[in-house]
Amino acid sequence: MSIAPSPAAGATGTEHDAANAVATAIAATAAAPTPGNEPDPEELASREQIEALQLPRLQATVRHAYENITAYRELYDAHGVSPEDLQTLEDLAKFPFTDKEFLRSAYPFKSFAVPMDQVRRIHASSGTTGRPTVVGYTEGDIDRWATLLARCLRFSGVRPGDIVHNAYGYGLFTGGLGAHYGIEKLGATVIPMSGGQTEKQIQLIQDFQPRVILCTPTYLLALADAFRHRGLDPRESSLEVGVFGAEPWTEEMRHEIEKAFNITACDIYGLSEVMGPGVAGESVQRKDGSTIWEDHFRPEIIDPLTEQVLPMGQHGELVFTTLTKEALPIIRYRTHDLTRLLPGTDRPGHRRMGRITGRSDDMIILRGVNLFPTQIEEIALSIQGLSPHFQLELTRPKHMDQMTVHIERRPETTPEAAQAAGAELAKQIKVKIGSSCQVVVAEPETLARSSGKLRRIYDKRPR
Ligand code: DLL
Repeated sequence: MSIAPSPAAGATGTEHDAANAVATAIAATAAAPTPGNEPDPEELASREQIEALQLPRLQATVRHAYENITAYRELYDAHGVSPEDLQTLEDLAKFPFTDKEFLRSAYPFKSFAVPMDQVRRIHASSGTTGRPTVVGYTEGDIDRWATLLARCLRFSGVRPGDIVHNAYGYGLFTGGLGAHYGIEKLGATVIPMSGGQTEKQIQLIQDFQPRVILCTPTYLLALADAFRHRGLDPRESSLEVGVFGAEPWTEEMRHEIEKAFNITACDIYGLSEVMGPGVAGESVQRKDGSTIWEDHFRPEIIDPLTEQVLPMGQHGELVFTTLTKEALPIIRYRTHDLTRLLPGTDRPGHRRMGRITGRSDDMIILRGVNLFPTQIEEIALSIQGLSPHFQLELTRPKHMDQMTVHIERRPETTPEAAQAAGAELAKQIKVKIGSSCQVVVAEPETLARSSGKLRRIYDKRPR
């Protein structure tokens, strides 16, 4: 694999040669040629090899950004740092953070480090509040993205020759097209279904008999309902493997999904600004959290308040630096995702991330207690009779914040038993999280279903 950024894109000849020398050395350690369904040499590299690869790639990326993107040059000049200050991986901590606002203020294309005629694709965030965040890819970026996606899929149990039903949304969202190219790269067959049109999804799954499905975890639950509506048992479908992401989900949700469809479920993580899906993927053998592909991304965990870098194992905010991106190099980008770093297992050179507990901007502060929807999911799914379909409504009667958990009972549970389960949920939320709340048990299939990322929080408190 050749290293990017290329010298033409801003890396010095020395950085480029150094990175290529390491990449070649890693390739030389591979025991045999690697066909599409075998791990590639960088995936199997040791921690030492990965770090040796990261430094020149990082230096090239910082130089590339500094020389070709005005916003980075201004930011670094204002902080008194320059690419020469990056002599070790630890030196990265000298550089300031970037965030969504940094990218938004470069709207639409000023964050690109290459001329527009080298940009082959644009994606953008939904931009529900204000301007969308625009991201761009060169041909090389798209190829590396597809390769990493294929790596994730293989790692999660997808094989060349599989038929893959891709229900991530196509369009400006990175999920659909990102996964699409990865499926093709792996040598599997893609059904480019996109999100929504649930009836049609069921029909195509029945007719095309895919072994693999890709979608958000909550959309898979909507598909399970739709199967049952048609009198079909989702456990009897052709699906055997699912790769789910784009929204936080818990181990309890993994069990729910695996049981509902009789499949094996793995996580896939990513964000548009850093690439899209495929920044990290999960081993089907271990199911022990997503492995971050550190030949392409350098993660850090910081304390969101003090901005200090935290050691391995401590919870905080995930920060990413890209190592090979040409069109949109990203340096120390604050994701707002809360998790922790863990040592590599199946791929010892690459660290893993724990499950995302939530986003710092989705944190509910309820009378002084911080909580995330994933905590409610975890508790609710441990109580018999309650379904994974719930919404959190926040109100402020009499100047006091109040949270109401609306949650559907399972169809096979009687309304009386579900009431008791609801009371148990309120009790356990009080004990485990420390918040009093109301629980309203709803009838099956009365709460909104997702066709992609599900909205869990309805905040009706006056501003
Ligand atoms: O959601 C990319 C993606 C598509 C990932 C398909 C996986 C599968 P964005 O729309 O930019 O990109 O949203 C990124 O989604 O910062 C997290 O908050 C959340 N997220 C993504 N994957 C996971 C995951 C795509 N596996 C934001 N677990 C991220 C928890 C996730 N949260």
